Amino acid sequence: MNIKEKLEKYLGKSITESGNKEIYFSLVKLCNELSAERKTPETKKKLYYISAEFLIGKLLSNNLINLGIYDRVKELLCENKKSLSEIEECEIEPSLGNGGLGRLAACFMDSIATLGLNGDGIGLLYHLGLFRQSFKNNMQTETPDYWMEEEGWLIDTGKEYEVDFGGKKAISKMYDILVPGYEKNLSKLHLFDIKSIDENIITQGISFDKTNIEKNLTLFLYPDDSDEDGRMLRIYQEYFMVSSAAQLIVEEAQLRGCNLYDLNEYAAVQINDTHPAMIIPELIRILCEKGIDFEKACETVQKTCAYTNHTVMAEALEKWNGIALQRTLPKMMEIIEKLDEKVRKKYSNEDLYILDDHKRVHMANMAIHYGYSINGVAKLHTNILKTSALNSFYRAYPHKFNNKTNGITFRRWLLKANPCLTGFIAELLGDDFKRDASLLKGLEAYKDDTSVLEKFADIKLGNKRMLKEYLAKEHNISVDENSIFDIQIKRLHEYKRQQLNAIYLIDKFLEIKEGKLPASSITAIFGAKAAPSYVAAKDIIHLILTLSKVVENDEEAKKFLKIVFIPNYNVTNAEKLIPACDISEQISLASKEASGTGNMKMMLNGAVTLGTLDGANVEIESLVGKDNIYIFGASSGEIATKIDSYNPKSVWENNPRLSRALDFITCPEMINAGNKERLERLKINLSESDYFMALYDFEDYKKTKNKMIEDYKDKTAWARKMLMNTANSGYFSSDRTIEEYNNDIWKLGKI
Ligand code: 26Q
Repeated sequence: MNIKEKLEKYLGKSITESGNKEIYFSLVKLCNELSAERKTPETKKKLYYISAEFLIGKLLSNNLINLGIYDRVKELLCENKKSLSEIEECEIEPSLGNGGLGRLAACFMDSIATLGLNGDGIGLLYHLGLFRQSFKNNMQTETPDYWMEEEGWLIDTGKEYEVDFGGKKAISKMYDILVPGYEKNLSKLHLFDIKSIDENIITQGISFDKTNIEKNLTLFLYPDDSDEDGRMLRIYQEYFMVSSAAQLIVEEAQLRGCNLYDLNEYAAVQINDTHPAMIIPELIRILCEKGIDFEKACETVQKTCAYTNHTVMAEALEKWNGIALQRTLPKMMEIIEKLDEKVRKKYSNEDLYILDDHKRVHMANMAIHYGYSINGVAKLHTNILKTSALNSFYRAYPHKFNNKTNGITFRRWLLKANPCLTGFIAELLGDDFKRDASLLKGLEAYKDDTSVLEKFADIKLGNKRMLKEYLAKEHNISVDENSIFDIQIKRLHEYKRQQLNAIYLIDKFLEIKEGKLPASSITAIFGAKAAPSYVAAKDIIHLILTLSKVVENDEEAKKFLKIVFIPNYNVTNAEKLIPACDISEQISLASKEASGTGNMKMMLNGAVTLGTLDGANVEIESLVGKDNIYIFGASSGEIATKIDSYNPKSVWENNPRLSRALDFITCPEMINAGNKERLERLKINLSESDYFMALYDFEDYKKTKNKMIEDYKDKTAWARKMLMNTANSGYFSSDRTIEEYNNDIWKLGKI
């Protein structure tokens, strides 16, 4: 049967007679059928990538590309007067992650499948993903995000496990999402759901009865900063995930002939941040239950588990209340206490203990002692872990520490998101770069070829026009494609410093009003969700939305400056924003952003980075060279020495322009357009605390960004920078990252 016949069989009628949604469901079936025909080579050892988040995004186009039928399906639909992009609109994005960490897990699944590694992902099946964001009165509102549909990508495997919460038993059901690799191979994403789930307990908006664990366990994904109330539920979620995972891993290993003493020869478990770290005590528990003695179980599990760290910020490292853990998961606590005792016998340094004086369990500490590898996610980040954040651990276990600089899948972030650029690169270099991203380097040979540079600029302009149309159609926002598109898209966090960008825009607005016009007109675009309980983050959103209204109401200034905050930033709109980006804003306080991955996506699509020497920006700089990136601000070393004694007042007192911009936050015009309380609170936060030193870096940021906007006028020189960024981005393919994980950590080996 050919594709047309298959689709019409599923549809029960012709394509022309069918609606877009029906065609979408039939394409899902087609993808799943073709994926299921694939096999991945078996090896003795199997990888399990375990993560509380997999931010997979829409799957249709990506799967059609990986299955090699995208063009054929597109043509077939066209012949039948249907449009693939309209059909794609029917798919609801599963937002099963908060941001970078979740999206990284999704990119890794694509690479694990593509490289034909014997590995699966394990996570939770949240019935509602991260909240949907909209704006009212210049403020964020949160509504539920229902994404599951009767006939979607999920496959009910029929597999069930029992999870024991201190005597209370729950049943977990395993669902699969098939992950076809590019051109060949297949991996699976196993998502666990509690059988007794009840969506009806959601009362209003995103609130629900948080005490009814049986009914709510897999209802929601937690935002990355959550209230006390939700903390217990988060522990339940984590244990439910790791207990189901551990049972699956042990079962599969035994089926392949493992006697459990040698589990580490049959399984490698990569723990994505500390969220799944309880898999360590859970595996130990299961091995003991199967008759292995405690010491031996610890030794085996220690050789099986590896941990990835994604943050150096102490407040973001998980610490669970041991008393609460004792009450809810007594068996886990009993094992954790024994693990801590072993540590105390061996080390006198209290930094290394798992349990602290307040009986809090430090999950990262447990993962480092009882895992065989700990890795950071960019060179600078790993160095900071070694030399400061986890220095005591580095001294105890230098051999465990290693770096794995993050990566992104080029299938989604180039082939899918930017078909025009992909097509042009294929004309210049042939198709091999689609399999081997390092071949993009071949573009450098064209860096002085004006016709190639013109084409690069044309493609960018085309992508900007597409974004313009989308903004007009979906959000009734008009932008000028000839202005410079300056984009900051990422979760809202004070350390990421959207507030620094906002202060710059205030200053620019005031300059324009004084008659000092920018070298090019500017469209500043933001996309960011704030955790519902994160007040300062919500105040920053409010500032930017209010400012955008004030600028819009100014007939003179609006010709040169436009501020856009797109609601509900997610994978789907990232795919539209990234190919249209000129300036990629990566302006975190140096040392705070572990890696960043949006920076890599924008670089790949020919945007020029405006950034601090933080996270993977450091590696971007050494790849593209100083002419093709704009670096500003204090270094991580300087920040380390200054942050404790930092006083923002001393900065704005000596900078009249900065102090004028800060005053503007609470000027009558702003208060009139916005909310007095929020604006005043934010102004105090910035001028008196400024925890992430935005004011400290302001002057250099302003100077560097202005230079960039000036340089943008030279179209040829700018197009060369674009080309150099794309040409040197091959290193950031997640295929390279996953190969390194396999060579250095998992060592899956041959059959
Ligand atoms: C923790 C406890 C309770 C509830 C939620 C959480 C939670 C959830 C998500 C804590 C953190 C996260 C997400 C973190 C994250 O996305 N980190 C980012 O990881 C990327 C991939 O390595 C890096 O590129 C980013 O620099 C890093 O910020």
